[in-house]
Amino acid sequence: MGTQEKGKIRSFFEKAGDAISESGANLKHSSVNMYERLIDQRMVLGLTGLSRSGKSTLVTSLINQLLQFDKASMPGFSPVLGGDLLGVKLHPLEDKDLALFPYQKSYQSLCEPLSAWPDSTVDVSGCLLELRLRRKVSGLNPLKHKEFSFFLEIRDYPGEWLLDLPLMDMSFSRWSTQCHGQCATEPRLSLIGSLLQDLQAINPLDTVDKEILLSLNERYKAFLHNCKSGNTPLSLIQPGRFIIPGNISDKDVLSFIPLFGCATLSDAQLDAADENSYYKYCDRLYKRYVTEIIEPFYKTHFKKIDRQLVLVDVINVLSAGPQYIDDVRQALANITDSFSYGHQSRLRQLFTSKIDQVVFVATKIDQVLSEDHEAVRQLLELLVKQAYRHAAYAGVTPYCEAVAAVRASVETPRGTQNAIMGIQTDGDDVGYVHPKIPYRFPESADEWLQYINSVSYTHLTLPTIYSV
Ligand SMILES: Nc1nc2c(ncn2[C@@H]2O[C@H](COP(=O)(O)OP(=O)(O)OP(=O)(O)O)[C@@H](O)[C@H]2O)c(=O)[nH]1
Ligand SMILES: [Mg+2]
Repeated sequence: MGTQEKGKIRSFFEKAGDAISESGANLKHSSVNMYERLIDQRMVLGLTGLSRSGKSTLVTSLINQLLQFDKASMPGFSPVLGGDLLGVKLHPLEDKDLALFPYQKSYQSLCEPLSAWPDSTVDVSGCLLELRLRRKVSGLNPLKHKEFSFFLEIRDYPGEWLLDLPLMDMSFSRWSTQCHGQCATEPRLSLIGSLLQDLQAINPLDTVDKEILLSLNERYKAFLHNCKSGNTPLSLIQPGRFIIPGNISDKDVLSFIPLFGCATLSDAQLDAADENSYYKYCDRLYKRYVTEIIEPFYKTHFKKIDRQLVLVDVINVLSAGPQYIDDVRQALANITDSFSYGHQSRLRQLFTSKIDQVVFVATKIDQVLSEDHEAVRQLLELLVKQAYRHAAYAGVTPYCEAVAAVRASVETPRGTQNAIMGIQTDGDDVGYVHPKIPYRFPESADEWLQYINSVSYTHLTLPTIYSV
């Protein structure tokens, strides 16, 4: 895990080590009535990433590396280097309704002879990693404890659900208008077909016909599924629960549609609409969707985050083309806007927390040659520029990294060049020489085409664990 280019890409563990030492240092400044929490420190790590960005694999790898910290290669992780990490245990989270992250299952399937990647996540799960640490304390310290536990709380969830967070700050009519804009342009235009005209034909002020609404709702869900499947899946898919509902008791809340006609009506006209109109009916469902589904999800899983990792599959974006890069850029900016950033004293953080560190991570870096890792990292910087500025403005200094959760490849010389080699899920060898990764995204459509055409490789699909 954590392929690095010397001096340029700091490893994930190096920073995690900083966090732990910092946390230990902060113990000294806290008050006695927080005794329990002072002895045992807890940090909530937010793993945020669009669908298929590599969240579940990274969690599996992180747990695996920590559980066998004595054998794993974790250069730069100071508690291991200094011999202060005494043991690691995996616990379920206290919330009994939350499933335990399927670590064993994911790890086993990665290690089997015909190994497989973790299944695409369909519901939320979590775990608590307990790191037993030795702390150096002065003899005069009244809270003297030679050992303490550092708890790392991690949750995993379907990437699609993340895209719902911006809806918390968006009215139904604005969301409908935004959807209309997206569907009327490529690449969605080619996917939506006649549904575009059928949605445009609905007058939001007309009395709702529930049969028509249901049929349009089914077609809209099918369209979202199409956006997700295909060779180049789109990232901005809303509402996320339309394709991965999770455990929702009342599925009625998923039966609205975007009303494209909202764009042509004023707020006053929409406010004056009949209670039985399409607009008022869908608006009510949309508001329920926000308050009953998105807000509880946000409050439970995101509000308490202390440190945020935002995972981005930059290599996939690069191979997808200009329309897709805008889609990802927009999706990432929407998501990061939903988080609050800001430094807080640890004491205040015992009651409430805000994200005080953000790391943007380009995942699956084992798919490119090590000499190109820095280029991928720089592409990530370009991709998350807007989100980066937002965090920096709030006083948080984000940084960008490039990592592989699982190293599924090796580099071998091939003629005068180096090639990436791996094994496919069917057991066949696969190898490729990829074009030089540019330090910026191609500007014109022609330049993209030239780049994409020069990429002649099969994606690696079989992980082989080298570093555990
Ligand atoms: N080569 C390589 N491929 C990876 C790595 N991590 C993930 N992948 C690939 O990316 C796919 C998605 O990874 P996941 O970890 O399931 O991604 P996710 O973000 O949890 O996806 P959702 O649960 O669908 O939101 C995997 O099936 C692998 O094909 C990695 O470290 N190296
Ligand atoms: Mg997943």
